[in-house]
This record gives sequence, structure tokens and C-alpha cells, in this order.
Amino acid sequence: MHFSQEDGYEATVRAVAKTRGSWFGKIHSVFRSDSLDQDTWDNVEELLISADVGVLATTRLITLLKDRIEAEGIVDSEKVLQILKQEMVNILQVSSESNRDKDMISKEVVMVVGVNGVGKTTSIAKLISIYQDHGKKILIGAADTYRAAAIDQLGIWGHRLGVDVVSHKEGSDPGAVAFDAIQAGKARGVDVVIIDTAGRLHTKNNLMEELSKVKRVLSTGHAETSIATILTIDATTGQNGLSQARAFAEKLNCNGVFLTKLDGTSKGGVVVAIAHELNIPVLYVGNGESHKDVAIFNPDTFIKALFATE
Ligand SMILES: Nc1nc2c(ncn2[C@@H]2O[C@H](COP(=O)(O)OP(=O)(O)OP(=O)(O)O)[C@@H](O)[C@H]2O)c(=O)[nH]1
Ligand SMILES: [Mg+2]
Repeated sequence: MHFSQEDGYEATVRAVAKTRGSWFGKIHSVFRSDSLDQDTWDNVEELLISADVGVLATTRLITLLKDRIEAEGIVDSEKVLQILKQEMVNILQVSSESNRDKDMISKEVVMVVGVNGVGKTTSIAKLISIYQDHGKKILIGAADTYRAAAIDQLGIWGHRLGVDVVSHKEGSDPGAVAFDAIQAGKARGVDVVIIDTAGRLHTKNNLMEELSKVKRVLSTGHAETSIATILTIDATTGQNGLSQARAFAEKLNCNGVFLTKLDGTSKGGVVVAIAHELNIPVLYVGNGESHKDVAIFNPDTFIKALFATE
């Protein structure tokens, strides 16, 4: 299923269908009860936490809701639900309006990082598809040298999408691959160089140190604003995935999140936790294994889809 910004709503609804049925769908019935008593708040809290919104964001949401209800004298539970949705959108927007530069299309170098298996390489295929839609010429660097299969996987995507791949052999220095990719990109006059990276290491070297080194190589000769680091997070791993992603966010100054596998058993709420706890905007969501299964993230659309009743 492919969705663009224009038809994103219908596709987002489909992508989060399982989520709605099992988690956010229940919030409607909680607010359908007559009075807003402690039981209601306990239920809302429990539902938000089980939907992966996270304890911190849930606590903040409930405090905001209670404050507004008191200040505005609200008694209508439908109105409370509206405010909850609004505040969730606000959390998602605050992070997208933070000082991180989220204009990805004008970038010259994009480095994709994240825990192993989250979907980095597949998301690169999706990014290529988006850049190609903008008429950009791309080159990929296979700086995940952890195993030969990773290099082959990128080669297959490159072939399929008509993009050159710069790679070295398994076990080689990722920094050297990054260097060569940049040189090749310049020589071939490409607009964007996208770099795949490893999620784990075969040596005892610290992964963050290795990735920082790759980033330093990529930064040489490029303005800081022309380089982006995209953090890939698997939506199905919930809070656990979020805590694993934190190290990447802290060490690599990531510009934005590519949230993958939203078509899986994701509870969707993790998107709010990411925005609240990592303060990095979610830029893209992946909802399938094809390079076309991607959407540009929109906070309004997402929350609307999450709470849709049909
Ligand atoms: N359903 C679904 N599957 C996805 C999505 N994104 C990635 N995958 C699948 O997840 C698996 C892992 O994806 P990769 O792209 O290889 O992940 P990676 O982070 O590059 O993995 P390593 O290189 O081993 O660290 C593959 O089977 C992908 O097809 C998605 O949005 N939806
Ligand atoms: Mg990979």
C-alpha cells in the first residue's frame, strides 16, 4: 500500500487499524461513561500506557487534561476526548517545531541509524523512492559492513531502484566506505548520498563511537545543515525499542525519526512517547516491506486515524 501526503489519511487509517481496535478504540467507551471520576482517569491512564504512549507522556497528558477541564469548566466527556486528541497533536507538533532541521529534501548526505533489525535498509529504499519523486539523483553507501548479506541487500535495492551503491567487503572500515561514497557522489554529480549503517558490531568496539566516526567522515567538507541523521525505530517494539533508540538520539544528534512497521502489531502510541521523550520529530512512517510503503508523517492525520471509529 502506497500513500503520499495527499491520500495519507485513508492509508494511515488502514495502517493503524489494529491499533485502533485494540487500544485507542477503547478510549471512546471510557469517555462514554456519565461522569469523569477517578475510575475514568485510571482507565484512561491504563489505556494510554498499554498503547505505548509511555508513563511520562501519559502523566503529562492527564495533567494537561485535568487542568483544562477545571479551567474551562468542561463536563462533556466527548469534549474531553477532543482535548485529549488536541494535546496529543500538540506533543507531536512541539517536537516537530523544535530547533531540529526537518527539511530532508534539500539534504546532501543522509545517514540512517538504529538498532539491528528495525528496518534501516528497507527504510533507505523508501527514502530513495521519496527523493526520486523529487527528481533527485542518489547514491548509497553500504557502511553496514557487519555481514555480507547486509551489503547484498542494499545492492539489490540499488539495482531495483536504479541507484549506484558504493560498498567494500564484509568487515571493512565503515568510515572508509563513507569516505568513498562521498567521493563517488561528488564525482558522479549526485544530489544525495544515503548511508546505511550497522545496528550491531562484530568487534568489541562501541557502536556509537563507530557511528560518530562515520558521521565525522561525512561531515568533512559539508555544511552541518546539509547532513541529516535519521533514527529508525520499530513501532512494534514499543517502550523497549524507545529506550534502545535513546542512545542513538543522545550520541548522534538525530534530525528525525523514521518509524517502521506501523502495519504490524504496533500500538501506535509510541509515536507520542518518541516526541515527548526524545524530542525528535517523527518524519516518516513505514507500513510495509515495499519501497512504496511509506508516508510523510503528519501529526493531525495520525491522531485522527488513531481515534477514527470506522
Ligand atoms: N511489515 C513491515 N516490515 C518491515 C518494515 N520495514 C522493514 N521491514 C522488514 O523488517 C525486516 C528487517 O528490515 P531491514 O531493513 O533489513 O532492517 P535493518 O535495520 O537494516 O536490519 P540490520 O541491517 O540487520 O540491522 C525485513 O524483513 C524488512 O522487510 C515495515 O514498515 N513494515
Ligand atoms: Mg540493514
